[in-house]
Amino acid sequence: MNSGPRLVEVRKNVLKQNDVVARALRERFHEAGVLVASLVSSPGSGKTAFLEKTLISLRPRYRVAALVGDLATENDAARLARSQAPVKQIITGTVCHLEAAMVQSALAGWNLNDLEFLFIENVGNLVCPSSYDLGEDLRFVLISVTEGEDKPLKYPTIFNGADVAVITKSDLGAAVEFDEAAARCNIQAVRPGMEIFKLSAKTGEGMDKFLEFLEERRLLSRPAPAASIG
Ligand SMILES: Nc1nc2c(ncn2[C@@H]2O[C@H](COP(=O)(O)OP(=O)(O)OP(=O)(O)O)[C@@H](O)[C@H]2O)c(=O)[nH]1
Ligand SMILES: [Mg+2]
Repeated sequence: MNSGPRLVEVRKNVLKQNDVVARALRERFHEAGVLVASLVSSPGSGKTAFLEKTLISLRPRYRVAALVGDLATENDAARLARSQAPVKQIITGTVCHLEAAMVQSALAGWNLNDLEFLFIENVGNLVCPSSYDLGEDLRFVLISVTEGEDKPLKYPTIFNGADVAVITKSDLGAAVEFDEAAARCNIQAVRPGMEIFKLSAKTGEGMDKFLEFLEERRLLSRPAPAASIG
C-alpha cells in the first residue's frame, strides 16, 4: 500500500490552516500597532540571551512582551521575565516548531493595544519552524559563531524565509577562528541582499546598532500618530 499521497495531503491542510490563523494574527497585530518579531535558530545559538538583552534595553522606552516556545521546561520564560517584561512560555511537547494557533492561544488575556513590540522566540530548530508563518512582521534568523560558517548553505530554507540574519556570540569569534567573511558570503548566497547584524549578548557589542534598526522598523511600519491640531 502506498501511503505517500495521503500524508502529503494532510500536511498541506495543516499548513493551510496555519496560514489562515497567521493571516488573522497579522491583521490583529497591525490594528493594535504592535511590531512583532520572531527569532529562529538552532538550539543554543543564543536566542534567549539576545532577547533578554533586547527586552532590557527597550523596556524603559517601549511597552514590550515576549512569547517563547520550547518542547519542555519554563526555563527560557523565567530568564526573559528577569527583564520585567510580560512573558509567556509555550510548551510544545513533541512539536519541533511554533504554530500560529499556539501563538493565538498564548496571547489570550493580553491586550495587544498595550504593546509596541512583541517578540516570539521559536523552538530551537533549523528545519521545522521555516514552514510556519506566525503572523510576524520580521523574522530574525540567528547563527552563532560556534556553529560553523556553512549553516546557511546546509539549511537554506530557514535563511530564505527570514528577513534579517544575526550573527551571535561575536565575543567567541576569535576562539573558534570564525570566518566572518565566509559566513556573510554564505548568507548572501542563500538570500542575496539580506541585512546582517553581528553582536554579542554577553559584551553588548553590536546591540546598539541592532536596537536602532528595530526602532526604525517600528516607525516605518507603524508611523507615530499625527499630533492633533488646534
Ligand atoms: N559567550 C557568549 N555566550 C553566549 C552568548 N549568547 C548566549 N550565550 C550562551 O550560549 C548558551 C545558549 O544560549 P541561549 O540564550 O540559551 O540559546 P537559545 O538559542 O535560546 O537556546 P534554546 O532556546 O535552547 O534553543 C548559554 O550558555 C548562553 O549563556 C554570547 O553572546 N556570548
Ligand atoms: Mg532559548
